[in-house]
Amino acid sequence: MKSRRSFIQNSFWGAFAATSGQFWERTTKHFEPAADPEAWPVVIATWDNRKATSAAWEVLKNGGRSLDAVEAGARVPEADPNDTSVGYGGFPDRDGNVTLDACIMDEFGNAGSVTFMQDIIHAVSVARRVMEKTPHVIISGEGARRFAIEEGFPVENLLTDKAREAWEKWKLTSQYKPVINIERHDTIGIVAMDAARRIAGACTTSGMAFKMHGRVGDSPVIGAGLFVDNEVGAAACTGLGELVLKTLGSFLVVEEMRKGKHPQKAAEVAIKRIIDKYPEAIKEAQVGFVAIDKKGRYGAYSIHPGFNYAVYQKGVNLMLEAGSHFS
Ligand code: SD4
Repeated sequence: MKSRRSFIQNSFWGAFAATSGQFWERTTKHFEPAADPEAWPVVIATWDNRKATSAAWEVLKNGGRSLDAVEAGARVPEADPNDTSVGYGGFPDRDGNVTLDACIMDEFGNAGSVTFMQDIIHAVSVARRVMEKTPHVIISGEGARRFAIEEGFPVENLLTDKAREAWEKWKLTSQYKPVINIERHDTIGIVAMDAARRIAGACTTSGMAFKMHGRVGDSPVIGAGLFVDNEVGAAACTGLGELVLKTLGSFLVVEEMRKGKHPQKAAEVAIKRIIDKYPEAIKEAQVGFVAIDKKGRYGAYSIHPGFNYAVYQKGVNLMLEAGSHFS
C-alpha cells in the first residue's frame, strides 16, 4: 500500500490539500472525486463497513427511510462473528460477559438506546424499539434484556470460541488497560440522508475489550457516540469512549456544522477539542468521527492515522482513509 503522503501527492485531493492545508487532506485507495459532495442519498459508516453501507444503500436506493437504512446497516456487523467489536463475536468484559451498547436517532429528533445489554444480538433494533415503543431514551442492563425478550428478540450466547480464546489469553496477564490503541476497530457508527433528505443515525458496539463489568462507553449515549439534527446533519464516532463522553464529540460536530462548517472541518474541530483537553490520554488513544450535512456532503477525521470509513453515494460504495491530526 502506498504511504499516506505519497498517495496524497498523487491524488486529486493532493492538489487541493497543497493549497487548502489539512482541511481537505484525505487519502484513499479508491478515491473518486465524482463521488464527493452534495449528493443524496448518502450513507457513511466508521471503519471499512462497506457491507453495512451496502445494506443501507439497498434501503436508500429505493427511496426508503434513512432510519431503516442505518438500522439495516448496523445489523450487519452485529451478526458477524468475525467482528470482535460489535454484537455476536464481540470481545467480552473482564469477567467473560459480552455486553452491548447501541443507540439510534431519527429525523424527528427521537432517540433510543440500550446499554450494558447481554444475550441479544441486534442491540440497534432493541434501541429502536426503546425509541418507538417506550417513553424513555435509555434502558440498561437486565432491564434492556428483559424488554428485548418481551419484544420477541431471541436470547443467544454472544460469546464465540474466538472471543473466548482471546479472553482466556488476556486473563494470563489480566492487564487492565482501558485504552483503545491506534489500530483499527469495528464499532459501527452509521449516519445517512435519504432521497427525501431525512437524516438518521445509529451506533452499536460491544465496547472496549475486557472492560470492567458494567462499563458503558460513548456509543449508546446521544450526543457522544451519535448525534442527529435533521436541520443540520449527523455525526457518529468510534474509539476510546471515555474521551468522547467527556467532550460530547458527536454533538460538537453537529453544532460546528450548524455554524456553517463543512462536515470535514466540523470533525476536525471535535478531534482538536479532544487533543487540547486530554493531551496525555490521546497519545495512546484513537478517536475517529464521520459526519454528513444537509447538503449531502461528508467528512471524517481521527486523532491518529489508520482510521478508515465507508461511504455510499451516487451508487458508489467506497472505503476511504480518513485524515488525521497526527501523521
Ligand atoms: C467504546 N467507542 O465502547 C467504543 C469502542 C469502539 O471500536 O469504538 N471500538 O468506547
